Amino acid sequence: MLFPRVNEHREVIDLSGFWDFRPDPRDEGRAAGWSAGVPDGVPIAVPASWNDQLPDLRDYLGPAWYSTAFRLPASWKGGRILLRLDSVNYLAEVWLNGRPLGSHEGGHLPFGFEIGSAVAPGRNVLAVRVDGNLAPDRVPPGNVPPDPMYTLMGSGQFPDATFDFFPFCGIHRPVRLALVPEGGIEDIAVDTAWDGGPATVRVRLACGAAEGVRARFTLSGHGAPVSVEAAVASGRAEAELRVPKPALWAPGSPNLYELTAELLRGGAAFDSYALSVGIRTVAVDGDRLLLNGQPVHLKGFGRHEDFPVTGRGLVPAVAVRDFEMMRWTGANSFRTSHYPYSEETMDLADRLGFLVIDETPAVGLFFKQNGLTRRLEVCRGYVEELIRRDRNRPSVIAWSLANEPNSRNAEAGPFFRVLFDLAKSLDPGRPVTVVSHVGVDEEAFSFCDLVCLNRYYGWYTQQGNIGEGCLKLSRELDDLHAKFRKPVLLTEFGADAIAGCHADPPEMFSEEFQALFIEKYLEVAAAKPWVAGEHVWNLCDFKTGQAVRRVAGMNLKGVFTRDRRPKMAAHTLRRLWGGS
Ligand code: BDP
Repeated sequence: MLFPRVNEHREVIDLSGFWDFRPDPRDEGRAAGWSAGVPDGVPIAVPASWNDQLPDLRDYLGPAWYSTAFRLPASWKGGRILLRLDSVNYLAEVWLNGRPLGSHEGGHLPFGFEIGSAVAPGRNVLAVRVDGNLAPDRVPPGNVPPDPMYTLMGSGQFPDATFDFFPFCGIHRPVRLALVPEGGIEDIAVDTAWDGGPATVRVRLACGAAEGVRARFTLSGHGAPVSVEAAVASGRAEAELRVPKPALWAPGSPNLYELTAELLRGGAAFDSYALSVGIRTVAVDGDRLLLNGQPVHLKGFGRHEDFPVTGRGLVPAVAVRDFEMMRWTGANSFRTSHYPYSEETMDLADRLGFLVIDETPAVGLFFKQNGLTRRLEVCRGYVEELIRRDRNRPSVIAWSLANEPNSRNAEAGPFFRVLFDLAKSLDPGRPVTVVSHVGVDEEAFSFCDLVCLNRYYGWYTQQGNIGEGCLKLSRELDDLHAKFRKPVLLTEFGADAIAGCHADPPEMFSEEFQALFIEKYLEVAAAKPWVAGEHVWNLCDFKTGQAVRRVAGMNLKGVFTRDRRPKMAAHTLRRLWGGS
């Protein structure tokens, strides 16, 4: 379902605000009819996680119920009424006026329903049951039986996740109603091509109108508008626009065009939808990563959607601030570790010129049989939903199928081969990767386009000894290059630093140690021309479950604190990366 936008033919109502909320620890809501509206609910903000809004529920992962009431304007007639939920973590079941609309598994990706037949003329009640419990056959998994081979992070953290961030739950992004024309535009896919001369923009549109309709595509910006028309046949139309002198998209010059698709009946437009298009190429050539035909070097961060009180909920002001901080350090890139980020964040990346490795929610995967077939099915769904959502974005230069799968297992290679082939069939143009901590034995590196490595020598091993850590890193990078001959990206490295803790000479957990660690890792990488980029872990401190190595339930590897204040390492990066 397209992102809801308002224009001459489309209307949107945002249901963000205070909803009614009630936890359901005895799982009685279904039988008690809460699908028709939550009785005796407490107010809760949507979008946001529930865990930090209602401190009694900090470690409660569900199930829980949300409901809200709305009335539609009298003018909302004669079209299709859609409901879109941009992210509910983890399992969502949705009802309108007590009638089931459907369900969705997995946070961070949008889903929706056509609700025209369920909507009433007066008051309507929308109810959502959310279950964020961790289970071995969910992705990301949790509550995995304590076999050291099973879990990446080891057992014992609370809540018992296989990943190192707090498993926030709730309705994390906006919920919107949209009125769209009958027979209107349902999907748009844009591919751009450029080889030094004029560029082409190829558009494929899907709509609900079968025949007797024409599609018009207009590309505007950076010169005179270009427009073409095509007939719609069996609900599809295709066209190619030629741009004689394209203004290419790149960091530092994120030139965007506006592409407007219109559907015409008898010459008059009855629907339209506009999106931003950037003309750029991305390719892997041997061990080089090329953007617009030139080698490109990624400087940036792994991140999280994480902020006090709101948890993993969308806070537009924080998104702006995070880009501002990245720009200030001189970064040009980030990875959506460890799940797809909000579409609002991705819009900013397109607009501000950031190169994004776009990651599915598959973190902490393991390959023992309990639930493996199901985990693969869930991951297939994620790949499809993510590519459908983000494929038109110039900022997205690679798909990451997973972060740190526990892939020392014969099942791992075939598992990722399925996902890799799926990604390539949906989007042949973009590089595909798996972000690994396994190193040269990572099966997926043999077929992936980019070798992405997470490393913490000098921190979790060679503890406190940055020199030894860097030697190990250097040797391993060489081995990876010798074996795979592909671009290598250092997608994670860093050290925890308690803001305000200082030590000279540097010691673990001091700001000096973190700054030195990062500087030395960057030196190692800089000496190897086939290292195509470095992402520091992490942009900001972020909340985790409780574990002995997570001081105050936090991962402190941020170069900014959780409330977005710079540590010494942020200044170091700014000096090294030439931030402004
Ligand atoms: C890596 C994980 C990341 C963790 C990080 C760390 O990919 O999610 O937060 O280590 O331990 O293994 O800080």
